[in-house]
Amino acid sequence: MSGSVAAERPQAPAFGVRGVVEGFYGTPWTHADRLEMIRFIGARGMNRFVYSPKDDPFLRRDWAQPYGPEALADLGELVAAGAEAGVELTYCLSPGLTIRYSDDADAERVLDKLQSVAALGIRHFGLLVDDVPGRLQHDADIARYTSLAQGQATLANLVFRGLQARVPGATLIVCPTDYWGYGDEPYIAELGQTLDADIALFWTGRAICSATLDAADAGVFTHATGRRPTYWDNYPVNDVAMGHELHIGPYRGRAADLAGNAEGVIANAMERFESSKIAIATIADYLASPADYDAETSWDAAIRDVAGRDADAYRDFADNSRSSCLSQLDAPEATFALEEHTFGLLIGDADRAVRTLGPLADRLAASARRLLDGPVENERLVAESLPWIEAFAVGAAAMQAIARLTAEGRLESDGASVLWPFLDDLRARRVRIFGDVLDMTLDGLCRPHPLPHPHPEPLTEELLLTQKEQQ
Ligand code: LTM
Repeated sequence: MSGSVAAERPQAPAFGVRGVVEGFYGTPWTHADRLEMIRFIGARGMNRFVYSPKDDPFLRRDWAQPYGPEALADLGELVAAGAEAGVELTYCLSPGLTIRYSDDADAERVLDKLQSVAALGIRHFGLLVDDVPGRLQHDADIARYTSLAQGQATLANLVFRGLQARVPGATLIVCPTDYWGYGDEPYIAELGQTLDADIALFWTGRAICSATLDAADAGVFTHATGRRPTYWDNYPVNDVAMGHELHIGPYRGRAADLAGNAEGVIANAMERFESSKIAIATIADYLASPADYDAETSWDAAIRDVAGRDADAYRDFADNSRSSCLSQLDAPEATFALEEHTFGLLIGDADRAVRTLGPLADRLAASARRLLDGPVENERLVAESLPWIEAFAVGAAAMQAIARLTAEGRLESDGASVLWPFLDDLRARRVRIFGDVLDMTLDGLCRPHPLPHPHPEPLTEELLLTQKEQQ
């Protein structure tokens, strides 16, 4: 990716903090991946890479364990790559599984670990206590504090003061244990009121994966905690229970006026590195200029950038793999075609039923073949998406079969026997593709008495409308 992308961006980006967090559960990215991601986001006007892979033992399970020289050298390389790309590193430690909030020696261990990486030039630090027990665990903590928020704020304030003494210009951000909600719940309000005013707070919005983020919600958080939220936005991440969805759709649902009401947005990426780039490129566009952001335009450009000469085929696939907390319509083109097919059947017009579906199914099947047979330009992108692309191929073949049976007038007689194996196969794959629409359509067509419903007269469009009005 050339530097020209950054040059075309507006001069005054709307969000102060614009970045990506490697914050997912799963196999952490490689060092080479991190270097590449820093360059990728820097070229798109982002300015922060947050280092906190959940399954890196040095950050979480064995948080006090010091780094060896190789790991420090790698981190130093990330800092240097960031300096070239205009991206600063935030180094986050997640000691909350075992730390004693009341123990000064534990605070000192946190500080030692942070200082070891500060020596590489890192100035931004995070103390993450997400996904840790929601109540105080150690007897000493229970004896000292009246609440979890009090214990955590005490530790964070101590670490912040220590950092300021040891690392000039250091900043600290805390990820709370309850990091989502309305923004004024007792825990987050107490934490905000007890934390030093210069410590920032991560927040994921109304939900762990929020469908929307807006200025009104940000205002509630700011009022309750005394600081604007820094959004840890759980998109495109697809870890744990979201593993059946591949989050390659565009960024959506973030209000244009959020910029003035939040410190910034840090997007949590997927373990699937290449695939993450598609959503991240759209997020970079939004963060650089929220008022001008157009999700579909940005998405088309992102797919072209990442998929290269296979962009058309990949887009056909991705258009049917939009399912996520952000998406209102998971597979728009297929949905419209299948809806029209059902409508055509109901009014007894087989031509109408297949006129959109047939050509679309053929096109999607050809795109699936192209991606599966290769050679493709971005092999890693396709390899990462393979379970979904294979399911996409089955779904496209199912749509072709629906169209063929309809055109041949065999849907009622042979539909169930021909289509059931497709539905069975798709369900067994346990990946989400084509949203709900293909499953629902196949399910309907596979029933013992498939469409059209028995009716004394062939249904006409007019009759259907009359029936609808009477309901
Ligand atoms: O969201 C936060 C703050 N923490 C974790 C993330 O590490 C994880 O990737 C996401 C999505 O599963 N959920 C979390 O709870």
